[in-house]
Amino acid sequence: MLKEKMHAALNHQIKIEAESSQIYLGMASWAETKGLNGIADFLYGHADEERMHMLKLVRYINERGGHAFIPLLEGPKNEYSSVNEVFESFLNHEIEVSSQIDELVGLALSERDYSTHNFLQWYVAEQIEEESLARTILDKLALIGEDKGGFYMFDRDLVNIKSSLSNENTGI
Ligand code: OFO
Repeated sequence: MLKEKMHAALNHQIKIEAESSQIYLGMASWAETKGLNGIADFLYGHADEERMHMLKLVRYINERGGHAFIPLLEGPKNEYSSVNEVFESFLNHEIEVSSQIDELVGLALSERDYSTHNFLQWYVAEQIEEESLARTILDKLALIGEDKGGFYMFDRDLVNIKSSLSNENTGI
């Protein structure tokens, strides 16, 4: 059975993951309207992953005798000035999510909730991967600079970046 504090904190994390999904969906749609189809596909895929992160929490809370509340969300940002802005926001958002996950891990330890602590390790590993993915993409964009041919290839190849860096194992 989840203790009250842990229950509330995990429910709050549901909202964060759902917001992440919306944010990446907004980015994906923006990229698609700019003809950046590779970037759009990558971001649509990432929005789906965030929904899966949310769902994993929903299932866990309910399994532990709690009640996962499905949150009301504010609309995400829909306009971006550049692809760089998109991926800088992506990285900053993931850094924030990592610190939220760290807070949850700290709470699980202070509440002596070792099951939740164990459950959260998946998110800890995922955050390392996502931050590193965002940094890799920003490094590539910095290398490409104003090179249009390079950018064309970046857009085309982006979908493969994720699969080569990640070994997704959702466990749902
Ligand atoms: Fe982007 O990460 Fe969820 O947790």
